[in-house]
Amino acid sequence: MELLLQVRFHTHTHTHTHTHTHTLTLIICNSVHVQWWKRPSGVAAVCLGLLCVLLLAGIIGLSVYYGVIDNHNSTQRDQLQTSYNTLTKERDQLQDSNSLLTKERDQLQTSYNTLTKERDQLQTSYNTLTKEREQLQTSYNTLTKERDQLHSDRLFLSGRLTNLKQTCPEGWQKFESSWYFLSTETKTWNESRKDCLERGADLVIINSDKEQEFLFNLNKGVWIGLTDSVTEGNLIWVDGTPLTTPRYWHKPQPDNGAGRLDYGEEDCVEIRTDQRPLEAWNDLSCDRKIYWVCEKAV
Ligand SMILES: [Ca+2]
Ligand SMILES: [Ca+2]
Ligand SMILES: [Ca+2]
Repeated sequence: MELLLQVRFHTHTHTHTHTHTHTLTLIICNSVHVQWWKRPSGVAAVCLGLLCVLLLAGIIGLSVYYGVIDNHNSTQRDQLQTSYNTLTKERDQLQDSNSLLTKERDQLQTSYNTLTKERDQLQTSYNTLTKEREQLQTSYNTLTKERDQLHSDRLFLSGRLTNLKQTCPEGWQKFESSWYFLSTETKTWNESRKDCLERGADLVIINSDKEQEFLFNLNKGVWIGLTDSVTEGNLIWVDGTPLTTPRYWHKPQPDNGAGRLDYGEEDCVEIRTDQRPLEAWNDLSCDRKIYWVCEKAV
């Protein structure tokens, strides 16, 4: 008797199907027509059958084991595949980002270089302008000095020209280097001096014989700028200088009134016309009203 035994195992996973076919062919020879367990060959057959069953069980166990392992491996592979895909996508994204950043970096580098160049140009321009400003400042200072000098020169020359061109104002006459004003009315010495000051002059100061003769020849009794009203006997010109020489007193002047009450204290000086030209001064009461002469230097 021959027994053919075929065993097929099928293992399925959710993605793939693997088929494992294990064929076990057992050929058991036996004679049906005898009592098999009484023969040695029968015992052997039984043993063989048991071995086959054990073998079959082992095969089944291994198949189940490998199926589970395979299933597990497949799951891990799928997870790995998914992770791989994800990583690939991320890598691509990172590459894109890297490319973009590289471009931006290059653009920034270009911008930086451009700005650096412009900054250098501006620095150069600034230096140039600073130099020009300093030169202009120097020129300005020089021109200012020259302008001031020219202004002074102009004032000086203008004054000189005025002196050269100017004729004597009305009522004034020129003698030597001065102008003289002879009053047409009479005043006290102080009022006379005030009048001269208002004319930009002062009572006359006599410096020479010529000037004394010139005044004498005006032929009027006039006040001159000499007085001892501050300290008796200490005669002082109106510019503050004390009387030294020349002096043109008519003897015995100055007598300060010679003690006569009708003359009073005599502290101001006049030129009399009834004397000699170089001996014509007399001290007189300052309150007397006579003519006067103002003098202004040209
Ligand atoms: Ca004089
Ligand atoms: Ca006197
Ligand atoms: Ca006198």
